[in-house]
Amino acid sequence: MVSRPALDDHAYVRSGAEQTAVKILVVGHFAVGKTTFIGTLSEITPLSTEESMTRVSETVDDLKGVRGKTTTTVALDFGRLTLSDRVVLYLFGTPGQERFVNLWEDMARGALGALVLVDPERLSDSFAVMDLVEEHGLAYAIGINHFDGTPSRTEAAVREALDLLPETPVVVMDARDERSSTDALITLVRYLQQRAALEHA
Ligand SMILES: Nc1nc2c(ncn2[C@@H]2O[C@H](COP(=O)(O)OP(=O)(O)O)[C@@H](O)[C@H]2O)c(=O)[nH]1
Ligand SMILES: [Mg+2]
Repeated sequence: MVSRPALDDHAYVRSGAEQTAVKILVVGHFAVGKTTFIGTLSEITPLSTEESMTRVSETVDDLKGVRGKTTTTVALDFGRLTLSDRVVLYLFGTPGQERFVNLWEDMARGALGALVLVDPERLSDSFAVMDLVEEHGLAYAIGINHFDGTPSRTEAAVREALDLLPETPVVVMDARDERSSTDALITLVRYLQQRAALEHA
């Protein structure tokens, strides 16, 4: 996590009239890096419902091929990132597993868009999340979260596997790296702004 001065509880609800608060979902399948990403970026201590994985969730969540994962998110992560003087992002990490489908209704409400994290080595695990994002009409960008030691799949291969539109932004990133994670969010926000500008044109 980035070390920044601790803020009091008001930080979670602070909102200045001169700032626009934007709700962004950070979504993706189990163990793709959502909690890591929000922990890397959040300027407030991220709220997380991460808990030690129980035997029950071991049978529900597929741990095959997951490196060193000993906790699982039972619901949400929440963080805040001030992108500029004018724009503050509220980040909601939302799991993609089937059993969280009901949560999506609430999460998607008021969200400007989503960053979909994908692991290039487990692309088929992202299909369910892609369906949810599209069902809820969320505009999105793809963040290819790069794990060490995995051969990189080309952006073109990811686009094809996930059946992306040509205009959908794809960014290669590392959820543990602040610069790289910020860049992924900036790409998403620029894309959302462009779409909004086109809609209002
Ligand atoms: N090497 C590498 N490991 C990562 C990266 N992002 C996350 N991890 C690790 O992958 C595991 C799952 O990440 P986590 O953020 O808990 O996934 P979540 O289930 O989507 O919230 C953790 O052990 C992380 O430390 C990354 O970009 N590179
Ligand atoms: Mg998590």
